[in-house]
Amino acid sequence: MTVAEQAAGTPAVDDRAPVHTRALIIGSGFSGIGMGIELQRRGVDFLILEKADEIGGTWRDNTYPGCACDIPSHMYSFSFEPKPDWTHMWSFQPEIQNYLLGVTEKYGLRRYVRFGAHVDRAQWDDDEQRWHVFTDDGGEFIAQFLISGAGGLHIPLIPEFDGLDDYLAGDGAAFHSAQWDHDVDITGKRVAVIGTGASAIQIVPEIVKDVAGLQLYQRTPAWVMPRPNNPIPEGMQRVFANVPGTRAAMRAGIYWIHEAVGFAMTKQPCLLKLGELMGKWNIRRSIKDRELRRKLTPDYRAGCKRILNSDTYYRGIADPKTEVITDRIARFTPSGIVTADGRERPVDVVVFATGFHVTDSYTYVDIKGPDGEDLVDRWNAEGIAALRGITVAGMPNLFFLLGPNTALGHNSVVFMIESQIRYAGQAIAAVDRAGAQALAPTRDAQDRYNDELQDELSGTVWSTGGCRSWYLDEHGVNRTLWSGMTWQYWLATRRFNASEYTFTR
Ligand code: N01
Repeated sequence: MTVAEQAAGTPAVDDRAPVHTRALIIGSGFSGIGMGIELQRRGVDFLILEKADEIGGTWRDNTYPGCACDIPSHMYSFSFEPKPDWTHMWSFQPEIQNYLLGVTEKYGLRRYVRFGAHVDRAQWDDDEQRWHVFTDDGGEFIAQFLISGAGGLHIPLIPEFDGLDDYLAGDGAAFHSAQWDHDVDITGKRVAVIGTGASAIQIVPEIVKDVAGLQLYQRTPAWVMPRPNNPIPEGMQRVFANVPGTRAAMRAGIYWIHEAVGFAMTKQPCLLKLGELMGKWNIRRSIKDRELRRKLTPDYRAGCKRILNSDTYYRGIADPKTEVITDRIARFTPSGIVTADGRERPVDVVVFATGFHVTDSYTYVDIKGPDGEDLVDRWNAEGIAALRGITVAGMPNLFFLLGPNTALGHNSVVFMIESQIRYAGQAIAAVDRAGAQALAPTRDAQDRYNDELQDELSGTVWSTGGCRSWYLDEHGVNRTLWSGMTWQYWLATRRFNASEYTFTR
């Protein structure tokens, strides 16, 4: 039975024999879909394990009002699957999810996806030179190669507030931004939004018109740059579709503008002062109240936390229905939120726009390598690290997409994903070419790579900018972002270098 045939029907748990395939991909977001296309192109048998019932990853999960991409769509899409008719420069979630669905159909990938397959552990068998991968419903999959496309922004983080259980037991509603409860009608309700990151700034202007009152709990203000996101005229879309070179030129223009910002973030953080001037102007033009302007003005270097873009956020804040609350949240009560100044505000709906488990998201799958070595234990002890963010010393045939230090603060992660799927594809081909069963990077190559990377990161705005962000782990080490320009990562992953690896025959 081929993998596609096995994937087509999901037999009852007890009847299931282990499913064999050459490569297993976890997750069907941009990474998993891209990897599937790469393996299909290379003729490698594969299966995608998806915990949900549809493809799309973060663009399936995040359906909050106003959800859009903050990187222009002509860049935030596969280079090999251009879409000339993006309706907006920064597209909204439904259009991005539709794009991914379209790519999935075009490549016939759906038949390789096993839905409702929540991977919870993987164990390398040294005798067989195979990964045994287990799902939480008892399914077992056996594969030579294991590729995690789970990414780092899929496990919602809800902080542990005192009294939250009391509130949840009461009549009020509460949900995370990535799990928006569309059954809750916010019209005419008192709504609290906690957090002022990338998700919150899109939610606030979208919901303020409907609610009775909006309490915005801000711990740290963000730098927010102006961003006119008007529809792309149909005539322009037709030009992109029909005039050779125009779409590619658009993509290239977007790419290099973002790389220029990346240069400032990684090499010359002082240049980011220019962005701060624009950010301050953005506040001044929308907010009349001097005290509110002070509250909204960050005291750290722009770029230290993700720079946000919006033409509507400050307008949403200027709405008389919005109250920006900067006092720390002390506790929840059954019907409201009490701040450190002792004031209680009644609330009907709480939206946690509080981000994701990032540097600890790898604990999501329990991975055990040769001799049962626990990757989670190793990473807990040493910090998460991989060679080029993709392969891990001592963990044969294991690949991470958007793994350690390969997220971005300035450009499209789809560009990074494409570099990684090409590299992983080359690595798999190298195993076959060598007549081997497995490869893993040497500890030496991985350590050298990470020493250099951390050295470069120490001068970037993420380390020097005077803020605390989710880019850093609990020891203040940046385990999340790539240290340079994205073309440098492209160069570093363009050719798989077998001398950095050991092969097992
Ligand atoms: O989460 P965040 P997000 N009490 O972590 C606050 C991507 N994304 O979901 O800054 C009070 O940025 C926290 O405060 P502070 C993008 O990569 C992309 O908005 O830590 N507040 C912060 O304000 C982004 O970076 C798009 O002091 C608390 C907020 O919650 C990533 O997702 C769109 C708190 C969390 O902000 C995450 O964005 C949307 C507490 N105990 C998101 N704990 C695109 O367009 C946390 N906060 C591609």
